[in-house]
Amino acid sequence: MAPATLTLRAITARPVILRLRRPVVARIATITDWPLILIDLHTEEGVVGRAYLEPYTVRTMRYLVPALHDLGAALAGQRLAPVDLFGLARKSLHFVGYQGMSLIAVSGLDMAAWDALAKAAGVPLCVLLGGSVGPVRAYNSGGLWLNDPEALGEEAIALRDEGGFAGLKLRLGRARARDDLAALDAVRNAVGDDIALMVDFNQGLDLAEAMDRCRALDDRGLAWIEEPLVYDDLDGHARLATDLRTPIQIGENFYGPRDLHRALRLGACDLVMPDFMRIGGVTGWLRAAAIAGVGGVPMSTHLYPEVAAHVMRVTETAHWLEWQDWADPILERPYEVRGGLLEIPDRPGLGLEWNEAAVAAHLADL
Ligand code: SMN
Ligand code: MG
Repeated sequence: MAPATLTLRAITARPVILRLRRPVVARIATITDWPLILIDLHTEEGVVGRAYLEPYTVRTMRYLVPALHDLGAALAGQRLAPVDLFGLARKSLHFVGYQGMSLIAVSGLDMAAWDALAKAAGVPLCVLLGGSVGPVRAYNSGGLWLNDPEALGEEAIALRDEGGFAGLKLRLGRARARDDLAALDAVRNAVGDDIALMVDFNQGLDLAEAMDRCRALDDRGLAWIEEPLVYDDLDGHARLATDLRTPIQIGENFYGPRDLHRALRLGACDLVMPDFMRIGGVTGWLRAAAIAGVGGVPMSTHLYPEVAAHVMRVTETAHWLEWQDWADPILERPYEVRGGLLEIPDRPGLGLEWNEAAVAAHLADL
């Protein structure tokens, strides 16, 4: 029999660094070493909740790992009710600010807490949330960085074939606009018209440049244009959303559901794609999904495909799941994509178990 209630005992957070098969080359950064913080939330009853954070930069793990240990110590003895823990953790950091690292740490705690609860109930998280196990439409986002346009056609085919994907994302923002167009042509010619193409400027343009460069893309049948401007320029994004026919997509930098609400109120985007470490984990996602649902705004995910799969099954306006296999090397049983659909494993919780040998090999010395 599963225990009726769980009590939080402690959190352990371990930093690992994985070498990316296709390094991130984006307008704002190049990343070859991908940092992951593996979170184990221990309960008095023996159930362990697991989740990870992907904080982009190795050095931030120096602050986030102790923050997670600290949250575990502060909440030890509390009943494992993820919404209650979310509130308590947020409150405990209120005076240092609600956003940034503070919310990232709480988001990690939250995802692990939901995993533990679903594990104790013996059901996949999507079932605990009132949904069902089933397929989730995904696009492959693990490549097509700012590399030589000539090489991108072949890479696009490889990415498509990694899971029969019907959608791919390219990063744009090369120094010369015509090189971006050449990259897009190379990919389109390689994969044909039936594949949805998303493009992401990674916040690299100013408004005048964005107007020009997005207009030049506006007749390309793109699924969306993502973050052309710095993420907090909601007015600028609103100008673009009004001007362009192609949907404007933002959201990976929303810190909490209220940021999503504000963006929609200002008309800053047509589509939203929150990231789990910024929106507030599963709890923050559910609150944000309710707002997007009320507004009828299609909602996609950012990173964390394993968590994303579960919440998309209960997201009213679920659109596209962003797939990367970046955590796969340290997972005991990685998720799989077939026919462009991510398959949720029929395992309790999120179904994340660490491959301890791989973890030991990649543990970071901060
Ligand atoms: C992104 C993700 C991970 C690293 C760099 C950039 C990106 C996305 O903005 O949307 O996937
Ligand atoms: Mg992006």
